[in-house]
Amino acid sequence: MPFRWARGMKFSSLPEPVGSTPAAQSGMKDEIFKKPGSGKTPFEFNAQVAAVFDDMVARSVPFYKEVLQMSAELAREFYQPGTEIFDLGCSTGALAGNLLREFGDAAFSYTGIDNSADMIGRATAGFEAAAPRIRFRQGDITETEFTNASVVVSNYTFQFLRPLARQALLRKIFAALKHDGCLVLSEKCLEDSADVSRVFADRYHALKERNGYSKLEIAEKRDALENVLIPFRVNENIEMLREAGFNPVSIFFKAYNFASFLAVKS
Ligand code: GEK
Repeated sequence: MPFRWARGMKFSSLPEPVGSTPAAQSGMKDEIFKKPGSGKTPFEFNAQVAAVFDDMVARSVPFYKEVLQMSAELAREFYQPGTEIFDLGCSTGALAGNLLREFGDAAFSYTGIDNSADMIGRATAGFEAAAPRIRFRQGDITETEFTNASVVVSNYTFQFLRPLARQALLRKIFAALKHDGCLVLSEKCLEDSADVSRVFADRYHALKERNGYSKLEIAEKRDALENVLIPFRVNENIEMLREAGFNPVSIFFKAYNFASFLAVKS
Protein backbone atom coordinates (compact mmCIF):
# COMPACT_ATOMS: atom_id res chain seq x y z
CA MET A 1 0.00 0.00 0.00
CA PRO A 2 1.46 3.41 -0.89
CA PHE A 3 2.36 5.63 2.03
CA ARG A 4 0.24 8.67 2.71
CA TRP A 5 3.29 10.88 2.14
CA ALA A 6 4.25 9.10 -1.07
CA ARG A 7 1.00 9.98 -2.85
CA GLY A 8 2.49 13.02 -4.53
CA MET A 9 4.86 15.86 -3.92
CA LYS A 10 3.48 18.93 -2.27
CA PHE A 11 4.93 22.18 -3.56
CA SER A 12 5.23 24.81 -0.91
CA SER A 13 5.99 28.44 -1.66
CA LEU A 14 9.64 29.47 -1.81
CA PRO A 15 11.14 29.72 1.68
CA GLU A 16 12.55 32.92 3.04
CA PRO A 17 16.20 32.97 4.21
CA VAL A 18 16.71 30.22 6.74
CA GLY A 19 18.18 29.59 10.15
CA SER A 20 18.15 33.03 11.72
CA THR A 21 16.81 33.11 15.27
CA PRO A 22 16.43 36.20 17.45
CA ALA A 23 19.44 34.94 19.43
CA ALA A 24 21.45 34.71 16.20
CA GLN A 25 20.57 38.29 15.50
CA SER A 26 22.18 39.29 18.81
CA GLY A 27 25.46 38.62 16.97
CA MET A 28 27.42 37.21 19.94
CA LYS A 29 30.59 35.60 18.63
CA ASP A 30 31.85 32.27 19.97
CA GLU A 31 35.28 32.91 21.53
CA ILE A 32 34.98 30.31 24.31
CA PHE A 33 38.03 28.26 23.33
CA LYS A 34 40.43 31.08 22.45
CA LYS A 35 42.60 30.60 25.56
CA PRO A 36 45.16 27.78 25.85
CA GLY A 37 43.89 25.25 28.38
CA SER A 38 40.24 26.31 27.98
CA GLY A 39 39.39 22.82 26.71
CA LYS A 40 40.48 21.09 29.92
CA THR A 41 37.00 21.37 31.44
CA PRO A 42 34.45 19.02 29.84
CA PHE A 43 32.03 20.80 27.50
CA GLU A 44 28.64 21.81 28.98
CA PHE A 45 25.59 23.58 27.59
CA ASN A 46 25.78 26.34 30.21
CA ALA A 47 24.94 30.07 30.10
CA GLN A 48 28.25 30.94 28.42
CA VAL A 49 27.60 28.45 25.59
CA ALA A 50 23.91 29.36 25.25
CA ALA A 51 24.83 33.05 24.78
CA VAL A 52 26.99 32.31 21.70
CA PHE A 53 25.28 29.10 20.58
CA ASP A 54 23.81 30.33 17.30
CA ASP A 55 27.20 31.55 16.10
CA MET A 56 28.92 28.39 17.40
CA VAL A 57 26.57 25.95 15.68
CA ALA A 58 26.45 27.88 12.40
CA ARG A 59 30.29 27.90 12.20
CA SER A 60 30.77 24.34 13.52
CA VAL A 61 28.13 22.21 11.77
CA PRO A 62 28.55 21.90 8.00
CA PHE A 63 25.50 23.19 6.09
CA TYR A 64 23.67 23.74 9.39
CA LYS A 65 21.17 26.23 7.97
CA GLU A 66 20.45 23.98 5.01
CA VAL A 67 19.85 20.98 7.30
CA LEU A 68 17.46 23.06 9.42
CA GLN A 69 15.57 24.02 6.28
CA MET A 70 15.42 20.42 5.05
CA SER A 71 14.25 19.30 8.50
CA ALA A 72 11.42 21.84 8.36
CA GLU A 73 10.45 20.75 4.83
CA LEU A 74 10.34 17.11 5.91
CA ALA A 75 8.31 18.09 8.97
CA ARG A 76 5.81 19.81 6.66
CA GLU A 77 5.67 16.72 4.44
CA PHE A 78 4.99 14.26 7.29
CA TYR A 79 2.97 16.42 9.68
CA GLN A 80 -0.53 15.18 10.47
CA PRO A 81 -3.11 17.75 11.65
CA GLY A 82 -3.90 17.61 15.37
CA THR A 83 -0.54 16.07 16.27
CA GLU A 84 2.73 17.45 17.64
CA ILE A 85 6.18 18.12 16.19
CA PHE A 86 8.81 17.41 18.86
CA ASP A 87 12.32 18.86 18.62
CA LEU A 88 14.54 16.87 20.98
CA GLY A 89 17.60 18.89 21.98
CA CYS A 90 16.14 22.09 20.56
CA SER A 91 18.83 24.45 21.97
CA THR A 92 17.78 28.05 21.17
CA GLY A 93 14.88 26.82 19.01
CA ALA A 94 16.25 27.67 15.57
CA LEU A 95 14.12 24.98 13.91
CA ALA A 96 10.96 26.78 15.09
CA GLY A 97 11.85 29.74 12.86
CA ASN A 98 12.11 27.49 9.81
CA LEU A 99 8.85 25.74 10.71
CA LEU A 100 6.98 29.05 10.98
CA ARG A 101 8.17 30.02 7.50
CA GLU A 102 7.56 26.57 6.04
CA PHE A 103 4.01 26.16 7.42
CA GLY A 104 2.99 29.77 6.77
CA ASP A 105 -0.66 30.07 7.80
CA ALA A 106 -1.18 26.30 8.08
CA ALA A 107 -1.89 25.00 11.58
CA PHE A 108 0.77 23.04 13.43
CA SER A 109 1.96 22.50 16.96
CA TYR A 110 5.63 22.32 17.99
CA THR A 111 7.30 21.49 21.30
CA GLY A 112 11.04 21.99 21.71
CA ILE A 113 12.67 20.11 24.60
CA ASP A 114 16.16 20.65 26.02
CA ASN A 115 17.68 19.91 29.43
CA SER A 116 19.69 23.14 29.48
CA ALA A 117 17.78 25.86 31.34
CA ASP A 118 19.90 28.50 29.58
CA MET A 119 18.99 27.18 26.13
CA ILE A 120 15.29 26.94 27.00
CA GLY A 121 15.35 30.44 28.44
CA ARG A 122 16.71 31.85 25.19
CA ALA A 123 14.35 29.77 23.03
CA THR A 124 11.29 30.86 25.02
CA ALA A 125 12.28 34.54 24.89
CA GLY A 126 13.02 34.34 21.18
CA PHE A 127 9.67 32.85 20.16
CA GLU A 128 7.24 34.43 22.65
CA ALA A 129 5.23 35.94 19.80
CA ALA A 130 4.76 32.52 18.17
CA ALA A 131 2.93 30.93 21.14
CA PRO A 132 0.85 28.75 21.30
CA ARG A 133 1.99 27.12 18.04
CA ILE A 134 5.55 27.11 19.39
CA ARG A 135 6.27 25.94 22.94
CA PHE A 136 9.41 24.96 24.81
CA ARG A 137 10.00 22.93 27.94
CA GLN A 138 13.03 21.99 29.95
CA GLY A 139 13.56 18.26 30.34
CA ASP A 140 15.89 15.33 29.78
CA ILE A 141 14.79 13.70 26.51
CA THR A 142 15.71 10.26 27.84
CA GLU A 143 13.26 10.70 30.72
CA THR A 144 10.48 13.05 29.65
CA GLU A 145 7.33 11.68 28.04
CA PHE A 146 6.07 12.73 24.62
CA THR A 147 2.99 11.43 22.83
CA ASN A 148 0.77 12.17 19.80
CA ALA A 149 3.71 12.92 17.52
CA SER A 150 3.72 12.73 13.74
CA VAL A 151 7.18 14.30 13.46
CA VAL A 152 10.17 14.07 15.79
CA VAL A 153 13.33 16.00 14.93
CA SER A 154 16.56 15.50 16.84
CA ASN A 155 19.47 17.30 15.26
CA TYR A 156 23.00 16.80 16.66
CA THR A 157 21.76 15.71 20.11
CA PHE A 158 21.88 11.88 20.28
CA GLN A 159 25.67 12.24 20.01
CA PHE A 160 25.63 13.74 23.54
CA LEU A 161 23.57 10.91 25.06
CA ARG A 162 25.16 7.97 26.82
CA PRO A 163 25.57 5.29 24.13
CA LEU A 164 23.39 2.86 26.08
CA ALA A 165 20.53 5.37 26.31
CA ARG A 166 20.25 5.89 22.54
CA GLN A 167 18.50 2.68 21.48
CA ALA A 168 15.95 2.99 24.29
CA LEU A 169 15.15 6.57 23.25
CA LEU A 170 14.69 5.50 19.62
CA ARG A 171 12.20 2.86 20.77
CA LYS A 172 10.36 5.48 22.81
CA ILE A 173 10.21 7.84 19.81
CA PHE A 174 8.94 5.02 17.59
CA ALA A 175 6.18 4.26 20.11
CA ALA A 176 5.21 7.94 20.36
CA LEU A 177 4.92 8.36 16.58
CA LYS A 178 1.72 7.97 14.60
CA HIS A 179 1.62 5.52 11.74
CA ASP A 180 3.31 7.21 8.71
CA GLY A 181 5.10 9.61 11.04
CA CYS A 182 8.83 10.25 10.84
CA LEU A 183 11.99 10.91 12.77
CA VAL A 184 14.59 13.33 11.38
CA LEU A 185 17.92 12.59 13.03
CA SER A 186 21.21 14.42 12.39
CA GLU A 187 24.49 13.32 13.89
CA LYS A 188 28.23 13.74 13.75
CA CYS A 189 29.34 10.26 12.61
CA LEU A 190 32.28 7.97 12.06
CA GLU A 191 32.81 5.84 8.96
CA ASP A 192 33.40 2.08 8.94
CA SER A 193 36.98 2.79 7.85
CA ALA A 194 39.14 4.49 10.51
CA ASP A 195 41.30 5.94 7.70
CA VAL A 196 38.33 7.56 5.98
CA SER A 197 37.08 8.81 9.36
CA ARG A 198 40.45 10.55 9.86
CA VAL A 199 40.30 12.15 6.39
CA PHE A 200 36.76 13.38 7.05
CA ALA A 201 37.75 14.75 10.49
CA ASP A 202 40.68 16.64 8.91
CA ARG A 203 38.39 18.10 6.24
CA TYR A 204 35.94 19.06 8.97
CA HIS A 205 38.65 20.91 10.89
CA ALA A 206 39.61 22.70 7.66
CA LEU A 207 35.99 23.82 7.33
CA LYS A 208 36.08 25.19 10.89
CA GLU A 209 39.24 27.11 10.04
CA ARG A 210 37.54 28.58 6.96
CA ASN A 211 34.71 29.60 9.29
CA GLY A 212 37.14 31.64 11.39
CA TYR A 213 38.23 29.28 14.17
CA SER A 214 41.98 29.11 14.90
CA LYS A 215 43.86 25.81 15.14
CA LEU A 216 44.10 26.38 18.91
CA GLU A 217 40.34 26.92 19.28
CA ILE A 218 39.65 23.78 17.26
CA ALA A 219 42.06 21.71 19.38
CA GLU A 220 40.73 23.08 22.70
CA LYS A 221 37.11 22.38 21.72
CA ARG A 222 38.05 18.87 20.63
CA ASP A 223 39.60 18.29 24.09
CA ALA A 224 36.50 19.66 25.83
CA LEU A 225 34.27 17.32 23.78
CA GLU A 226 36.33 14.20 24.54
CA ASN A 227 33.97 11.64 26.15
CA VAL A 228 31.14 14.20 25.97
CA LEU A 229 30.33 13.92 22.26
CA ILE A 230 30.52 10.25 21.28
CA PRO A 231 29.84 9.69 17.57
CA PHE A 232 28.52 6.38 16.25
CA ARG A 233 29.31 5.03 12.81
CA VAL A 234 26.82 5.90 10.06
CA ASN A 235 25.89 2.23 9.79
CA GLU A 236 25.46 1.87 13.56
CA ASN A 237 22.93 4.71 13.47
CA ILE A 238 21.07 3.04 10.61
CA GLU A 239 21.05 -0.32 12.43
CA MET A 240 19.76 1.34 15.62
CA LEU A 241 16.96 3.04 13.69
CA ARG A 242 15.97 -0.26 12.02
CA GLU A 243 16.19 -2.11 15.34
CA ALA A 244 13.75 0.41 16.82
CA GLY A 245 11.28 -0.48 14.05
CA PHE A 246 11.80 2.31 11.52
CA ASN A 247 11.46 1.35 7.87
CA PRO A 248 12.44 2.85 5.47
CA VAL A 249 15.57 4.53 6.79
CA SER A 250 17.30 6.94 4.39
CA ILE A 251 20.17 9.40 4.48
CA PHE A 252 18.84 12.70 3.18
CA PHE A 253 22.03 14.70 3.68
CA LYS A 254 25.69 13.93 4.25
CA ALA A 255 28.82 16.09 4.36
CA TYR A 256 32.01 14.34 5.44
CA ASN A 257 31.43 13.29 9.08
CA PHE A 258 27.92 14.71 9.44
CA ALA A 259 24.84 12.79 8.36
CA SER A 260 21.08 13.36 8.48
CA PHE A 261 18.65 10.45 8.46
CA LEU A 262 14.96 10.23 7.63
CA ALA A 263 13.36 7.29 9.42
CA VAL A 264 9.71 6.49 8.79
CA LYS A 265 7.25 4.52 10.91
CA SER A 266 5.35 2.84 8.11
C1 GEK B 1 19.82 22.81 16.52
N1 GEK B 1 19.09 20.74 17.60
O1 GEK B 1 20.06 24.01 16.64
N2 GEK B 1 18.04 15.96 27.17
C2 GEK B 1 17.70 17.12 26.57
N3 GEK B 1 18.57 17.89 25.89
C3 GEK B 1 19.84 17.48 25.81
C4 GEK B 1 20.28 16.28 26.41
C5 GEK B 1 19.32 15.51 27.11
N4 GEK B 1 19.64 14.35 27.72
N5 GEK B 1 21.61 16.13 26.16
C6 GEK B 1 21.99 17.22 25.43
N6 GEK B 1 20.93 18.02 25.24
C7 GEK B 1 19.85 21.98 17.80
C8 GEK B 1 21.27 21.75 18.20
S1 GEK B 1 22.93 21.00 20.26
C9 GEK B 1 24.15 20.36 19.22
C10 GEK B 1 21.46 20.77 19.30
C11 GEK B 1 25.52 20.83 19.42
C12 GEK B 1 20.88 19.28 24.48
C13 GEK B 1 21.92 20.30 24.85
O2 GEK B 1 21.56 21.07 25.98
C14 GEK B 1 22.02 21.13 23.56
O3 GEK B 1 21.19 22.26 23.59
C15 GEK B 1 21.58 20.15 22.47
O4 GEK B 1 21.14 18.98 23.13
C16 GEK B 1 22.66 19.77 21.48
O5 GEK B 1 19.62 22.24 15.46
O6 GEK B 1 25.80 21.67 20.27
O7 GEK B 1 26.42 20.28 18.67
